Amino acid sequence: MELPRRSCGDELLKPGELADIRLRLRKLAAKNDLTTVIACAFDHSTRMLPFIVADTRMIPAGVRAVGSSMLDAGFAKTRIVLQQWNRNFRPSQMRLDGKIPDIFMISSMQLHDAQCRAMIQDACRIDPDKRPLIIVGGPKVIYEPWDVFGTDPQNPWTADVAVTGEDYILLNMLEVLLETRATGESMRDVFIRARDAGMLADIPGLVYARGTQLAAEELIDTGIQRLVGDLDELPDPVLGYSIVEAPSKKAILDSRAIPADKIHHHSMLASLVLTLGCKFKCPYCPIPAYNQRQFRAKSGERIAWEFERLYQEYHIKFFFGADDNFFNDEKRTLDITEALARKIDAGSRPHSKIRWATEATVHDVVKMKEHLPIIRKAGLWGLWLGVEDMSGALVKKGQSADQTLEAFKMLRNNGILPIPMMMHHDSQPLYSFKGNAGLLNQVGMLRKAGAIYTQILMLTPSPGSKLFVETYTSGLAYKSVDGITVTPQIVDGNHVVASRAKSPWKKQFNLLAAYIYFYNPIRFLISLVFSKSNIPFASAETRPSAKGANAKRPTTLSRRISRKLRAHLSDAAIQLFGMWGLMYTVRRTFMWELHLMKGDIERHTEVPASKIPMKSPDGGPAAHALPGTPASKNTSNQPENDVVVQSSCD
Ligand code: B12
Ligand code: SF4
Repeated sequence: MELPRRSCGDELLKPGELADIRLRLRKLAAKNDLTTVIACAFDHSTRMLPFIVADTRMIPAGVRAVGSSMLDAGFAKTRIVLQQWNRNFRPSQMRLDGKIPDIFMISSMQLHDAQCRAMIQDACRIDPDKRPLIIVGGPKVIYEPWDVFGTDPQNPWTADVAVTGEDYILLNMLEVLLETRATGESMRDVFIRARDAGMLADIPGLVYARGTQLAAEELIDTGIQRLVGDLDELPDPVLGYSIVEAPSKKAILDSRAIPADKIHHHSMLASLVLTLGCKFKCPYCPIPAYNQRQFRAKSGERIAWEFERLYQEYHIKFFFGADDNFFNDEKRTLDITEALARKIDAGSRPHSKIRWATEATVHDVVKMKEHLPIIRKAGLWGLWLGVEDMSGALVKKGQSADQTLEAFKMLRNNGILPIPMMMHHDSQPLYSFKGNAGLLNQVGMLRKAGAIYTQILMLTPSPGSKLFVETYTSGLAYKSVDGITVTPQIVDGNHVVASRAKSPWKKQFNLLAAYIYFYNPIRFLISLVFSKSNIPFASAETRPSAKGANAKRPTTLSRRISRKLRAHLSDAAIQLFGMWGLMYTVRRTFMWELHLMKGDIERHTEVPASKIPMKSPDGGPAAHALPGTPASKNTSNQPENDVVVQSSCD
């Protein structure tokens, strides 16, 4: 079941509204000396192909966005802590500026849920009168906010509020709280007072509990958020990087954040929001509904400015666009890439040096073929493509074998590396003797067509997608295997956790076999001679053109040779990297393979809905509730969601 959509025409914040909130909050911040900590939940047992390295060497954009917003609003005493780098961090021991923070925030994906809960539980060990206000946000609570509220009075722990959308909702809430805060009052006390007086009910995008302080008895869901329409209104992303805690083994926080000139040692890649939204409607994907079918983008000039700022402040050269489908709309793609290309033509050093990658669909690549030269000029170096299953047996979105191979050829001819994202599923065989339906057939074709890296995941239930509820109610999703409960950290696409296959261990084996087929010593040796990474512009000079300030130095022969070698050997280096990542993958998934092989499978019959009753502030159905959620008195949580999804705007 997808997230409901707001009524037609009311999906976006009014132009200028976010800028106004930021201004108003700055005035309040000046009178409130708050300290705040934002933690990113991360479970290290989830580290494996194809995300290994990107998962820890790229400071996530979510916590950075929250940090940037807090700094921009005037809350300078803010720190970002990543469990990726600070495994031993204990919220109960954190001090910032010598005191327990006023607000403790957590950002979590679904698969890091256990770490998220553990941090909330640990924060709840702080004396109740000193305990910070606990706020949770990010992709986990966007779809399943109830999981951060405790229900057992014997084991009291709970977040105070879940933000089920973008970070400006937090600013909205802080404004309400600070306007009513008495001198010296704790943020948690003011939150409880405001909540109980109904002052938060008009802020869409919050879920909070009612009940005793020890356990949630009922959840109030203020509804589906409005989205920030003009992404140029977002705060400067440079701010978030200035408050990141350095990697450490300590439970406590350091007295200062990572200095600016050291950031790129820890985070060699920067993810950046460029555009949001996708016009396709793949039934296993929550993205179009989350975006309420809106397509949003930053302007080209703004993106050029952000790249430049991040390069100059932190020496970051490699970027990953947090796009759902960068080529979704031709006009906006050209606005962005032409603006970047103009900077390069003008000899701007940062823009000439940077390289970036992002995601798009095969269909849109083919549509954009005549523009690929300018897109490459803008610095686009790699494109992750949703190839899924080229036979179209899973989903049809213009990614037939012919289209995919055509898109690969066009991209490579224009100097852009295509990276296929494949989705294995029950009806796909490992190998087919006729046609190209088999997983290995497709992996082989894509490699031949020039893929130097790949992503192969198993189709897995994704909260907020059209198929989500049915996957559980139909018994496709596993509850336990061989007595081992399926917990969120293995609902990652790397483990088979939903399948009708008679021998699901074979599906698990197929994933490994496909990776081994792609990354192996023989291919490594071949790639040393016949490199797939040596494409046009791969060894091109990145120093600015003659107009650039630092362009005087001529390109020496040794520099030319080193660039050519790098372009040629990248393929072999990625093969080595893939084999190394494969060791992690085998180690993490092998036991699961054995459990699938020998044990009984218990299947879900119900979707994992909230056990806590939910309702809207006026007593109506809760927008985020799944079927089966207990309704509060006089409330039915069942029908309305589907009605709203079919809005007349669709
Ligand atoms: C980049 C990315 C990655 C990178 C992350 C690298 C990194 N360290 O940043 C990599 C490639 C490693 C990755 C891997 C995976 N990813 Co990923 N990824 C994305 C992607 C495309 C962009 C994330 C991003 O930067 N967004 C931009 C930021 C600004 O948005 P945001 O994080 O949502 O934060 C906003 C709000 O949520 C909110 N917010 C966030 N935190 C908080 C906290 C508080 C207190 C508050 C108030 C607000 C708040 O404010 C922010 C600004 O508005 C998203 C899709 C998307 N477009 O968001 C998927 C996404 C996050 N990934 C997803 C998944 C499932 C995965 C994988 C499991 C693989 C898979 N099966 O698809 C793996 C997990 C790997 C691991 N071990 O962690 C899902 C998560 C679903 C869920 N319910 O948790 C997403 C949402 C895609 C989807 N299916 O919808 N991913
Ligand atoms: S094309 Fe990608 S982002 Fe768009 S709906 Fe399909 S899976 Fe989701």
